[in-house]
Amino acid sequence: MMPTEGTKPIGRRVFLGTLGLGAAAIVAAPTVQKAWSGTLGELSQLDPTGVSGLLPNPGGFRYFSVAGHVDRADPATYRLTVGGLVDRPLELSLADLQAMRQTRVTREIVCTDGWSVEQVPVDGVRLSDLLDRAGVTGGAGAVRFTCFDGVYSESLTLEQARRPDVLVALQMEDKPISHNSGGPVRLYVAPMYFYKSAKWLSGIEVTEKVEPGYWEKTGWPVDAWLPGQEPGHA
Ligand SMILES: Nc1nc2c(c(=O)[nH]1)N[C@H]1C(S)=C(S)[C@@H](COP(=O)(O)O)O[C@H]1N2
Ligand SMILES: [Mo]
Repeated sequence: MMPTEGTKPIGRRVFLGTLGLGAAAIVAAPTVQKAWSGTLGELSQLDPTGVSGLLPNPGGFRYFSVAGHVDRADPATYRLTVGGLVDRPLELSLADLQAMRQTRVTREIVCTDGWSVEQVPVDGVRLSDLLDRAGVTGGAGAVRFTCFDGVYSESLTLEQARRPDVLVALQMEDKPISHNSGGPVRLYVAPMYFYKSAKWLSGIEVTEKVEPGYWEKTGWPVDAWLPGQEPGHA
């Protein structure tokens, strides 16, 4: 993701320039971005931590974190809280999550920086199952996600959050999610760009309205549908 204007102004301007031009222009944006990203030099300019350009990317993933250092969570003491506008606030261990129904979603993962990975199997608990377990109360309209890196946040409308392809993910590529990939638990919003898939997930809060997340406060779309994934698309 681009930090701000400056070193590579074209990237963000190109993307923001598509906003307001309608769906066709937004669909075209990833192609435009592929044209300017890719080299290590460019990547390190796009990444405020400077880390992604230094690491190899086995399997096509590129490490990304807006926080410089993130402490590992001990799988034995990890807890995910579900609160806000719910009847039964929850505090779930990894074992609690593993004991719930597991769902697999296999899709292409796409980052707005121009890289993607084909057909990645991701397993975990449907967010809608967690919301049902906690019992969403009247007046709720959105869900906010917080992370134990202490910095990142994301959000979805309640309708988006209830889609069957939105997971609280425990495994990627048939392995427990590694620390660098946001484990032990990350969000996986399959129909949207990968920035919606918050790593190092620690809190789920049901709220009245959508609160823009970390990148969205800098101008990225809150509804980050991948081409063809928006509701109503044939
Ligand atoms: N907590 C947290 N989650 C995050 C991010 C981040 O910086 N911090 N970056 C997002 C972006 S822009 C991408 S592309 C993916 C990167 O995931 P990866 O490091 O597993 O490739 O995580 C998303 N979730
Ligand atoms: Mo990204």
